Amino acid sequence: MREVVAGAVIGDGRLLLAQRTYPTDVAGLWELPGGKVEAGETREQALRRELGEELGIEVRVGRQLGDPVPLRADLVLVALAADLIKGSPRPEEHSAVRWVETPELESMAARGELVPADAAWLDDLIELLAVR
Ligand code: DCP
Repeated sequence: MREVVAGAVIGDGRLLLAQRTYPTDVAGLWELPGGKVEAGETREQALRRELGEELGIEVRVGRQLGDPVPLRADLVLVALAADLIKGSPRPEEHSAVRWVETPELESMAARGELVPADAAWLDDLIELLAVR
């Protein structure tokens, strides 16, 4: 079983979303950025590496957010809360990034603009934004 870690990155009280470019079924939809955990890495190390590579940011990784979401028989997606500590996200592998507050997040979810797996965490994300 492989894991994908996704970061619920908070900066200035807002949540970072990144727009996927592939595969075609989710291209154009918005996600919590992250990627696959490599052999020998912790989830935290993997998330810090992926956010550095994909967006050029440094984060402090916190608790697990919500429940893991199965992606395929051999792949599970785990969300971790994180705080931006350095940098401003530059999309290297995404088509765009945006910072959202709760009302915008809710509208995007209602319009089906979040990747389906991440939409499962909507309530957890709203709760996370409420305490920041
Ligand atoms: N995924 C998701 N929601 C996220 C992050 C990822 O549903 N917030 C899914 C999309 C992909 C899988 O997880 O099916 C792997 O994500 P990435 O492509 O971002 O991960 P990598 O860059 O590590 O993988 P690859 O090298 O295969 O592109």
